[in-house]
Amino acid sequence: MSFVGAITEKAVAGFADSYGRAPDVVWSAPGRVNLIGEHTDYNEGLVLPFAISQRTVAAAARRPGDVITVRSAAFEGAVSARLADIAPGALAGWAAYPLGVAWALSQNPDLPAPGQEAGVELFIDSDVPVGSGLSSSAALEIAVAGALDDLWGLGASGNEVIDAGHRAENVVVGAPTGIMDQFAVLRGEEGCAVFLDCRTEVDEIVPLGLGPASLELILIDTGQRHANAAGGYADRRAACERAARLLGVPSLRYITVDKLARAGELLDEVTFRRARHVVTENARVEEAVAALRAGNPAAVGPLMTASHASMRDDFAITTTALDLAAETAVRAGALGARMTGGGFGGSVIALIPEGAYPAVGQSVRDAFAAAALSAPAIQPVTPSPGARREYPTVPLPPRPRPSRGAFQASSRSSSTSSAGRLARIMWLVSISR
Ligand code: GAF
Repeated sequence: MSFVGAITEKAVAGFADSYGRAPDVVWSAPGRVNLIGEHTDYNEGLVLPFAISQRTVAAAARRPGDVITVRSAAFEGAVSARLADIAPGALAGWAAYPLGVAWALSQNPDLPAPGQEAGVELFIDSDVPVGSGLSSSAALEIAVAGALDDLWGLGASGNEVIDAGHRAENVVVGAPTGIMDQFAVLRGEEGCAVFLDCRTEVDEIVPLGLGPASLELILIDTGQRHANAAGGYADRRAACERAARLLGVPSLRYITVDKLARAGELLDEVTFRRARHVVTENARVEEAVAALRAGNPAAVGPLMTASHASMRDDFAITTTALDLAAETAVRAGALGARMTGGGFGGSVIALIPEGAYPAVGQSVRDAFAAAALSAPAIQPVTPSPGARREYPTVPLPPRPRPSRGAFQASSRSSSTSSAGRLARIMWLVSISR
């Protein structure tokens, strides 16, 4: 076997060292950067992320029985669990992500049940940094979901793979995140962003057109780690849900900028600020997409800078280092810069003129040194392809779907038969308990 990419080669070698044979399937999935649209996804809002070149690789093979074993190049030892024993709250640590994906796929009534012969051995390797706000978790989930889908012959649609990653993270890991990252990681395309409406879950691939406009993107990793399972993320989500409840709408997506003045009369100061970030951020995403469609990526710069200010002043999820990185990049010539990801640490994305990378990078490094902050990691970043099967090139044939499902493979939410709908509702009820 030979593979494109050093990290894929490493994962296959790691699998062979761990299990003494070659994998049956190899899947990879990238990290992501969110260009604009932060903390809008769980408010049924708009987001505009893109996949990056760093990837997580899952090499996997069937084994007899129903035990799933996961190993990773980043952690010592193996974690094993019978599929039937995986449940919300039963797992902790990194293995909760891949095993959570196995659980989520096996619980979906629209897919064939993995059965008694669900045993799998998995090996993970990755060059997506953890805690940098680049969604290493979604990369891991989607790479594993692709591998399990093949090995179990599920024939899952893209949206069912996305769903499995999202449920693993929310229900098994316990991080109350939205759906943006899994979409970005699966659907990303070279040179493009994924414009996703999180209310309809319909996405559109939008070319960024950076080359013709002589622009590029750089990523500034502050080195301050962030975690979506930590309290700050859940606190912001709760504030948004409180705001929607008090305003009498299903989600903040139903509030538009012209309704903000009235919202201000009904909400306390802090809750209003949280809501204002989400409402204005949705508007900024719309403007950014319009600019990209018009072939004017430079116009996205000021929207990025405004987004950062909103995250700093209204949503209160930036840090001194993130603010310094974004402000310095703009002062040094960036067209715009903003924190990307869940916040409270992680990275800044900056849109710069082609060739300005050395000067902007040096200014940010100097500013960090002057503020006695540890040196940031700065690198160019390119919108890259989403998840893919690395091996074999021809997919294994899927098994038939359960007849009760009659599920439309292309949609996360549409089930055409009433039996399929009922099974899905019962499943949703059972996981929400
Ligand atoms: C994290 C979450 F996983 C996403 O769902 C999203 O909410 C993001 O933070 C903030 O926009 O990446």
